[in-house]
Order: sequence, then structure tokens, then C-alpha cells
Amino acid sequence: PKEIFLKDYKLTDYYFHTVDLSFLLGEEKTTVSAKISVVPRVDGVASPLVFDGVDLKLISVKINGNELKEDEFQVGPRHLILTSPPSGNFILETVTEILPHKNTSLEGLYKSSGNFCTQCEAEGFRKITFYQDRPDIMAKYTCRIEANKSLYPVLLSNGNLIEQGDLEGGNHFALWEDPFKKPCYLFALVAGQLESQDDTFTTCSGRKVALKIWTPPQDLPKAEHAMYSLKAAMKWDENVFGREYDLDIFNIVSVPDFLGAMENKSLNIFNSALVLASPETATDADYAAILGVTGHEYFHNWTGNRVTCRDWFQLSLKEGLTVFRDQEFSSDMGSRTVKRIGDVSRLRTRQFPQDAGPMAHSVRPHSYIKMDNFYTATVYEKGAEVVRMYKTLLGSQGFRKGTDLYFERHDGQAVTCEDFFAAMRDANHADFANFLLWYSQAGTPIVKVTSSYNAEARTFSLKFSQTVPPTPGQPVKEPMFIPVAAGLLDSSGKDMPLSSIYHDGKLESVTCCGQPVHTTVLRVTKGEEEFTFPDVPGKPIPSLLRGYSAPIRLQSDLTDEDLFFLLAHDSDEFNRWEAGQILARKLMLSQVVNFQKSSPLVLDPQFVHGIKCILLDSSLDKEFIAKAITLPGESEIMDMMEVADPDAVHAVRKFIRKQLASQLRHEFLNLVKENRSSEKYVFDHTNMARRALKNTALGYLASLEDEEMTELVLHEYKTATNMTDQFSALAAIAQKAGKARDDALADFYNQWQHDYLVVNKWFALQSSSDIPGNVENLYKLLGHQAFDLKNPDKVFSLIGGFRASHVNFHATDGSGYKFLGEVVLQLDKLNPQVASGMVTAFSRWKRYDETRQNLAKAQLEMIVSVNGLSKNVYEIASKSLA
Ligand code: HT7
Ligand code: ZN
Repeated sequence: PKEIFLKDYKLTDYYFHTVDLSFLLGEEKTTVSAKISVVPRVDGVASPLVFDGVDLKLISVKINGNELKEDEFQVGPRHLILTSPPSGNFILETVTEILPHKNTSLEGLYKSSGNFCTQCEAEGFRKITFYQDRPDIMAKYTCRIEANKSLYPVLLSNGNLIEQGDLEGGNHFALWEDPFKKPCYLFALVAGQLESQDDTFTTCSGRKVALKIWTPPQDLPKAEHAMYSLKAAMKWDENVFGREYDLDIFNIVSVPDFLGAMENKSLNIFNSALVLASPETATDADYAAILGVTGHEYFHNWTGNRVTCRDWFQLSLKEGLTVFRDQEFSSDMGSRTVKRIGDVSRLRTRQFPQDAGPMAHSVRPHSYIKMDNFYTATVYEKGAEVVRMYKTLLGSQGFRKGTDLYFERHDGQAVTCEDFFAAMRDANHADFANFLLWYSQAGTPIVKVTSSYNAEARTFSLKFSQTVPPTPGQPVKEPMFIPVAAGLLDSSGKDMPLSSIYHDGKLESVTCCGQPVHTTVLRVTKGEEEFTFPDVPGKPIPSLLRGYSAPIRLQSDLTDEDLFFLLAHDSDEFNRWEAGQILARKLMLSQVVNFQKSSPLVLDPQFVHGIKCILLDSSLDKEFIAKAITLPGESEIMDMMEVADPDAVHAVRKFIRKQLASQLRHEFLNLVKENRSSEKYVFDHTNMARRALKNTALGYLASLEDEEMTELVLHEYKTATNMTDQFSALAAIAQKAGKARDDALADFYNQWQHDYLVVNKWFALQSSSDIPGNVENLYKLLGHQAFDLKNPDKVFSLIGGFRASHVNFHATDGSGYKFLGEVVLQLDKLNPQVASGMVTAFSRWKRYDETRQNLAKAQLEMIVSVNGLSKNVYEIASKSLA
């Protein structure tokens, strides 16, 4: 397959001014008529014009009203080429036929549970009609939809509804007009039996916007939280970024067969799991995801839609920025620290491994075979960290000046990451040194820092050295610009006031409005660099990388004693959590060594004491406590090992959890009792935090596996009044194989079998289970009546969930690898995007021992040898083998 390179970007010879689409939706086929006004970029030049088109049957093609003769165009499986178009502006009209009911790829126009819907990002529009399917072609659209009225009473597209009516033969039509020019990936159409929950939002300039959330009729009551989230997002974007909504209507449609959610102009389409919620059926995590994703898609209206990407290599321009915006939104709606902890954990578990593996790529990739494979944690999450670093360097006001300038300069344009960088720089007259390397260099920088205190000179120095590991195609790296937010704690745990710093032979002031600060941002830009704080009265404990100010791996010379001190005192709550995590990682790694030597495992009493202090500190936020007492995940520990050993890491994590539960049994029991839910479910931070703490404590207690605790967990399961508590209790019971587990899982399915979203949780809980030999159970679940390989959510739950159980997926008999290999091939025939998402689980096979390596490699080789494999799966599998 052909690889596409960023360096080969070229403007097209033609652009499009207006696009008028007309759809006749039928049960057997859909007819799409497109009328495009074409403008040559250079007048008088008449080079061939190439349109993308996949799985389209061309019925007719006309230029300026005249049917083209056979020698005036060529049509193939992926293109339509006008060989000698007119030299000036002209109107192209095509008629094509497509088969939405046969389209299982979930891109282009397809049917989702009986309703028509579209997904055009990244390159799905070419499955609808012939077009120059790339984001720098921006045009104004109208869309006429005609369909049977009783089967498809609701007909939606982008922009404003300007006409509708009934037609002969039971059909009806709707005509939509979008006044904003847009790239085709933002085109959307929905037709079906839907009802809407309606509300309004009055914008800051006093315009009333109609808000509609469309769902199948039975789901309508579950759209309330999504509506709340949408209104909150609209208000927040006005307050924080000064961005007002620009049309009179905003629609969200909830469909069950959809990959994630999509920001189509004024017609967002969401997977139902990201819209529907009720206290009985959705967990706090679901509620939080709905808030975040609703915000994310809405925020795209400015960051992505009004200002879009020049080409797909610039994806992070819209996605990194919009993830940053949704993270900030969720922070402002709940707890900033807890949100940051969650986001950093996600980065570490999802992005770091990618940055260290065969698919490592920069935030702006240099090449791709299939763009869909680059909707990655690197582009999204690391991209968001890059945006966050601008804010860290410029402060809130400087950052806002930068975004204001960005929107002012580029509204209505398709631009690049450099344009965003330039707006930030120019609005602040800032010196960003080599900051742009964050877009082009892959790999997670490793920063080492050592500290020294000179009592005589009263100075405290920090010496940094950085390296960026080699990644595929980038063997040698340059030093990056790393903002390190730092503070110094005195012996009582208070922040020392900071006024100046020696750096590069100069004394620089770090005051703010003439006042000393408690946190300053060190600009680390070289391979080796030193910063010295003057006038430090006693040896401080440094708190470094506060708030996780850069996406790096920091290795400091802090002792365990220093870390316990930070855990107890740091004014930066993120770093309090971080200190606990570093201690836990050290502890876990030391016990992994013991496990591998068959020596007894031991738990450091100081660690237990540190956890106990956190548990009993009533001044702390309860969700923060829940996070602080949660051990780093198995993948994080494996990531730090020379050769990843899933069995050892699993055994150690289990051992420490059980020890903590046993030694802090009394405290955990009290937490469960004190934090039980009342009847009414409330979605706010206080209540979510209470539930998080109770359920984390319950999970610990269940790990004891004694009769009393089994009784307790069963009691919590039976008396739960909301899904958060019920599912947490079920997960706690399911830790241990046996009758209690089997009965509870059967009971849960019986209760919820009518609700596919809850059943998906039930699948995920079982597939991600660490109980020995669980792969057998997976084969059974594949054949379960509620499972369907065509539905991506079910696949993510059952197959995606399985990858989370390291012990079972990496079983040394190869059964886990074999299972995944078989499923990937079946999936590839139905939906290559979903299949390639699953095959990534193999990509880090070289991190394991020889037995596992051979087994995983054999599956990858088997996959790439298959005839007719999709480009999506081929790209991941072949790069993994390289
Ligand atoms: N911008 C959207 C991307 C998206 C997507 C990409 C590939 C395949 C399916 C997809 N569904 C949605 C979603 C977002 O990040 O906002
Ligand atoms: Zn997005």
C-alpha cells in the first residue's frame, strides 16, 4: 500500500465554491446527485481534475449541463478523473448510487439500527460522492434529503432547515443550507425514527439557539445529562475562550453503531454510550465521559470547524487543542487536581507505550498509510499536553491572547500547527526557542535532575540533563524545550518564596507584579542545564514538574524520605499524588525482583503508614484520596522493566493490595460505612467523590476474599441504588472465581439484558478479568446472544476489554494471542478501523520474554500473510513486525 508524506503536500489545482447535494434514500440503494461549482486555482490552467470515490456506481456526469462523452473522463475503483475540464469556472454534476445497508465500515453513509447516518472524517465522504476529499477544500453546502415519511420521519443535515414538504408516494423531503463553508469531513446527514429533547441557549450577544438531542423514542428520557452538558459547554466556551455559537440550531443525534462522536457542523453524531445516561444505568465515569465528550465535540465548532486543518497531518491542531479545551472544561466543572491526575494517568498508560513502540510517531506525523490509524493517543493526548505547555509558559491571559489572535487570523481557513504556534508567539512577543520540536520529534523525553544545597552560599541548584529515545525513522534527537514548574518546600512543608534565579550566568527575576512567587517555570532547553536559587535559608525539598507541566519522564534524586514529605505536605496536590505514585512504583518494582527470585514479598510499613495518613486526612478531597490510594496500573510498571513480566507484576500488585486491605481493614470498613449513597443520585463533584472513595475501599476489602467481606460486597451489590455503586460492587465480587461471582454475573445480566449499554459493561467486566484461564470464557461470550461483532461498542467491550488483562492476554501458552489473532481477521472483513484498533495490542511484543515474543510474532505474521487484508490492519501489523 502507498504511504503518504507530509513533505509532499501540494495545493489542488481546483477548489470548490458551492456544493449542492441531493439524496434519494431507499431501502435497496441510495441515489446521490451532486452539483459542484468548480473554480481553477490559476485561471486558464486546465489540468486533469481527480475526484476521490470509493464503492460508488457512477450513473451520469455532466459539465455545465452537458453529459460527458466517454473519452472526457475516466472512472476507476477509487477515482473519477476529468481528463480535459474547461479552463474557467464550471459546474460539475454527478449522479451516483451507493448501498448504505451493505456498508458495515461505519464510514460514509450507512444504516445504524434502521436509521441512516454518516461519518465522513477522515476520508468517508468519498464513499458518498465523487469529491476532492481533503480538508483544505472548503465550500458552502446545501443538502436535500428525500425519503419515505413513515420509515424516516426525521431528515437532518448541517445548517438551517430552509424548506420541507410532503411528496407523492409517501415520501417527504427536507432542504438544509449551511451558511459556513466547510471541509467535506464535516458534512452530515441523518434520517430515521427519532425524537428530540429540546431546550434553548441564549448566547452572550442575546441570540436564542434551539438545542435538540435526537434519540430513538424509548431513549429520550436518558438525554437530560447530555443536554445539561451541552448548555454548560456553550456557556464555558463563551466565558473562558470568548467563543459564541454561530447558528440558530444545534443538533446532537445518538446512534448505537458509531465510532466515538463526531463534530459535524451543527449536527453532531454520537455513539449512544456518549449521550444516554440515567442513575440506574450509567456510572459516574459514564456521566463524566458524556460531559467531556459533549464539550469536546461542541468546542470543535471553533477549533476544527471554523478554523480547520490544512491536511490530515495537522490533525493535532484541532484534536490536541480540543482535548485540552475539554480537559479544562471538565476541570472547571469538577476537581482540577482529580481531573489532572486522570488525564496524566491516561497519558502514561496509553500514550507512553505508543511513544516507545513500533508505531511511535510525532504529534504531527510525517507519513501514514491509512489516516484512521493516526487518531491516536499521541495526536490527541500528547497534542493536548503540547497546548497545555503554551499555557504554562504564557499564563492564562497570555494564552487567551494567543487563541484570540489565532481565531482572528484564521477564521474560515484550513491551517497548520505552525499557524497556531505563530499566533501564540506573536500575541505575546514570546521567545519559544525550539518549541516546535514537540510537533516533529516522537518519543517521550527522559529528564534527569539532581539537586544540591550549599549552606554557606545559601544557594540551591538543580541540574537537568535530557535525552529523547530513538524512535522508528528518528534515530537521533535534539534537546526539547521543557517547561518545568518548580517550587521549594521548607522544613515545615511550606512553600518558600522565590524571587530570582541564576541561569546561563545571569540572575533573572521570577517575581510576579513585584511579589515573590511559590512556583516558577524553569525553561529547560539544552541537553544539560543548571538553575540556581539564591537566598535559600535552609535545605529545601524541591517539588518539580508541578501539575505535570510537560509530557516527560522525570527521574529525580529525591529520596524516599523526601517523597513521603512531599506526599504529606506539597501545596501542589498533583505532586502529592505523584510522590505517592513514585513510592508505589519503586515498591512494586522491588517486589517484582523478589517475585522473580522466588523470595518472599514484603510491604514496607512506611508505605502503609503513608497510605493510612492519606486515608484519614479529612481535609482532603475524597476523590483525591481515592486516586492517591490506588496503585499504579500493571502496564505502567511493565513499562519500566527491561523485559515486561505480566505474571510478576500482577502477583505483586495483588499482594500489595491484599496487604493494604488487611492492615487497614478497619479504616477501609469505616470509609465504606460512612460514604454509602442515599436514595437520590446526584451528579456533582462532592457526591461522585464520596462514591469513588467508598467503592475504592470496597475493592480493597473484597481482595481479602474472606467470608465477612464477601458478605459485605454482596450486601453493597444488593442494596445499591445507582449503577456506580452496583457495578463497583459487582466488579469487587468478580475479582475471585467461584459461585458468588457466577451468581452475581448471572443476576446482573438478568436484570439488565434489555439495556445494551449496561450489557456492554457486563461484557467488559468479564473479558478484562484476571481470573485464570479466562480466554475459555471469552470464546463462550463471543457466541452469546447479546454479542455482535458488527457493533464496535460490543467489540471494544469484549475484545478491547480482554487486552486489559495482561496475565490472560499474555498467557504463556499463547491462547490469548491466538484468540485475538482469530478475531482480528474476522473483524477486518467487517470493519477495518475497528480491527486495526484491536491489532495494536500486539505492537509491543518485543517487550516480552522470548516465548511470548515468538507466540505474538507468529500471530502478526499470520495476519500480514492473509490475502485481501485491509490497509488499516496491514499498516499496524507490518510496522509492528519491522
Ligand atoms: N473528530 C472526530 C474523529 C472521529 C473519527 C475518526 C476516524 C474514524 C471514526 C471517527 N469518529 C470520529 C472525533 C473527535 O475527536 O472529536
Ligand atoms: Zn475531537
